[in-house]
Amino acid sequence: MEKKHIEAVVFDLDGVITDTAHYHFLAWKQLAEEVGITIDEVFNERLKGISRMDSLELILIEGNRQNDFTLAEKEEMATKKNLHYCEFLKELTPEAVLPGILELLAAIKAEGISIGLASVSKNAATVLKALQLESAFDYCADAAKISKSKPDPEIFLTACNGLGANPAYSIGIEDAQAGIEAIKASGMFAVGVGNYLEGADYKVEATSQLGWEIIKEQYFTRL
Ligand code: B16
Ligand code: MG
Repeated sequence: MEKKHIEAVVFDLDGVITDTAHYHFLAWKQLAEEVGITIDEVFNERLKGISRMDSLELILIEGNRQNDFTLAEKEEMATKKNLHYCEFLKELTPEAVLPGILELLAAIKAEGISIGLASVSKNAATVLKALQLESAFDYCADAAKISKSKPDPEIFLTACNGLGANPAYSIGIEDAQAGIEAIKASGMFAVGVGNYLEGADYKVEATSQLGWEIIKEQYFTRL
């Protein structure tokens, strides 16, 4: 099937629009240390795009402590991590929008193409507000209403549905392996940002390389 047009571009938030992925890491690192577990940036790649409770499970497994806590204790730990994270979010200003993103959003908007957000973060609205980007998106999928986190396609399909766009004619942009898998499972064209990604249709190392012309060129040359 030849792709003749683009109906929507759906963005991940953490790690694509802004580097809150690093704040998530710092908050988890702090929480993990409180229970004697050490995590590093390489391990953190596995937490990107993964829900809060699923991230905690992976950390506990990493520290071989998966059977040491009750559900109530785990919920308390997840809440604590979120408090650490929200403290970091207070530092967030519009200057934290990653390089190239404002230009990319403007270029897509100029062509009248719908723009969506597919973040599984329950803090997404707070982050967009701090970045002064609330009006940049035509539709934001609500993480609170999503039952399966990435790599399940649910959040990308929800975003396309909210935009009235056909996933087969839409593009997703992600920095996480789980996110790339979610985009592909939804039938969209996957643009990956970062070094550790597999399976993206087109990949760049950093957001500054996310030019709209090259993304379109890649999209239209892939059948
Ligand atoms: P919260 P994304 C994801 O956001 C993050 O990548 C992931 O690390 C985080 O655990 C998840 O949101 C949940 O976030 O604890 O704020 O609800 O990449 O889908 O924009
Ligand atoms: Mg991300």
